[in-house]
This record gives sequence, structure tokens and C-alpha cells, in this order.
Amino acid sequence: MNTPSPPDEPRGGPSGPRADEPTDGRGSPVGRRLVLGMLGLGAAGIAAAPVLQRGVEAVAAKDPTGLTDVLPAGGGFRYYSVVASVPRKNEDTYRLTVDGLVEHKATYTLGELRALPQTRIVRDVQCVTGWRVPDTPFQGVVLSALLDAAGVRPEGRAIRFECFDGAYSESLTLQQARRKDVLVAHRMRDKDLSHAHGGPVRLYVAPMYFYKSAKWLSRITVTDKVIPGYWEERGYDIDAWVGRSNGRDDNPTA
Ligand SMILES: Nc1nc2c(c(=O)[nH]1)N[C@H]1C(S)=C(S)[C@@H](COP(=O)(O)O)O[C@H]1N2
Ligand SMILES: [Mo]
Repeated sequence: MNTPSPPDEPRGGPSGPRADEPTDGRGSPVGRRLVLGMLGLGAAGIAAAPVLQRGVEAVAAKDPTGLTDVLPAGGGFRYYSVVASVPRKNEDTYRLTVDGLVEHKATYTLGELRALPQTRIVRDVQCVTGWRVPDTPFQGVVLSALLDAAGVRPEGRAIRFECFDGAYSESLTLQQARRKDVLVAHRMRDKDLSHAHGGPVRLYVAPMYFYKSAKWLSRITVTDKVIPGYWEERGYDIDAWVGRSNGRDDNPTA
């Protein structure tokens, strides 16, 4: 095994896990100073900080950084969006495109995704900044089933994910994308995925930090190499295994 070294402190992003990380703090307001400390942000980082909101986009609009609204959201989750406002999509308007290096490009409606064989996974959600939500059920279609249906061409090596927020993106290698614990999810905690949590459809990459789980998923493109996603372009690890990336090595083998 390699021994990962901490990435350079990403400017404007939440820092990787650290020993003095606050625990959840669910239910109680988080002060601005604590928030800045939590995120490991210097003053220069504030403007570019991820927009963290309570799920009320109008509130965040008054404070573009969203930092005054970093409060634990329902059940220990925190709302993240890198843009201030995200359009809402429903049963009628939602579409998911699968394209790139495939034999058959495909477009799915929400109804079509619901009609495919379903997988339910119960694991801990783990954000790279330290907060965790234990035993969270996600349900949807295994990504590999959509890839098989499209027919990945031999030159396909990786997947790029795009979102209808118009800004966020993510990536996986083809091998990672074919894991059984990577879902195109439309349910969380046995309810339809809410808009705040990336509904109607988000990616769910169970073994990786939650930033890999792109919300508001709109496009899955097979590519010939990994194209770093939004946070990876800002210093986060592309291979974001929980406990084995972003400066963590919870089970050193050396
Ligand atoms: N489109 C989009 N997806 C995203 C993000 C984002 O800002 N935009 N943030 C990521 C991060 S850092 C986390 S921790 C989770 C937060 O998901 P939640 O808002 O459901 O808690 O979404 C991930 N997916
Ligand atoms: Mo995150």
C-alpha cells in the first residue's frame, strides 16, 4: 500500500480531516468562527468557500458564501451546493443522459429509472470535513447496469458525471464505476430524494467521501481518461476512499 500524504491545503475548500475536527454538533448552531476553523479556511479562502446552506436558498442569496448558514441540516446532514440556486426537476422534467464512448447513447426519465431493478445500500455517509451520518439507506439503480445497457466501448476508461446545477462534476474510473456499491440513487432513507439532497437523482458512491456523490445528476459520460471533478480541481483526491485518501490512512499496512 502507498502511504498517502496530505494534499496541499485546498484554497477555498473544506480541509481534509484533522485530529481537532469537531464532532457532529447536530442540532446546535455553529458559530462563524467555529465554522471557519472547521473548514480550515484562512480569510483568503472565504470567498471561494463552498456554499453551505440549510436548504433555504433565499437565505444563502443574502450571504453568497453561505457560511453564516452552516447549520447541521436534518438528521446530521449538511446542505452543500457550489451554486446559490439550483433549478428543480420533477417526474416530468428530469432526464438522465448516458453518452460518450458507448455503443448506444441513452436517456432515462425518472419513471424509467424507477422501473429498473433496484438496489438498496445502508452505509455511513462520511463528508471529508468530518461530519458523518451513520446507517443511511440509499436506493436506486446500480451504475454498472446503466453502463452495460449503453455498452461501454473498449477505449472507455472512466466516467464523468455532470449535474443540472450547471457547475458540479465528478469522476470515477471505469473499474470504480462498476462496483456494486455505486448507485444512481433516487431514494434516501426510504423516501424520494429531496431537492436539497440532490433529487430527483444523485450519484451515490458508498465507499468514498460524500463529495463523490454528485447531486442533481444529469449526465453520465464514458471518457478515455479521468477528468477531475469540481473539488478534485481544487485539491481533493480523485480516488476518495473513506479513511484512505485526503491525508487519511486509517489502516496503515507499512
Ligand atoms: N451537485 C453537487 N453535488 C454535491 C455537492 C455540491 O456542492 N453540488 N457537494 C458534495 C459534498 S462536499 C457533500 S458532503 C455532499 C452533501 O450532500 P447533502 O447536501 O445531501 O448533505 O454532496 C456532494 N455532492
Ligand atoms: Mo463534503
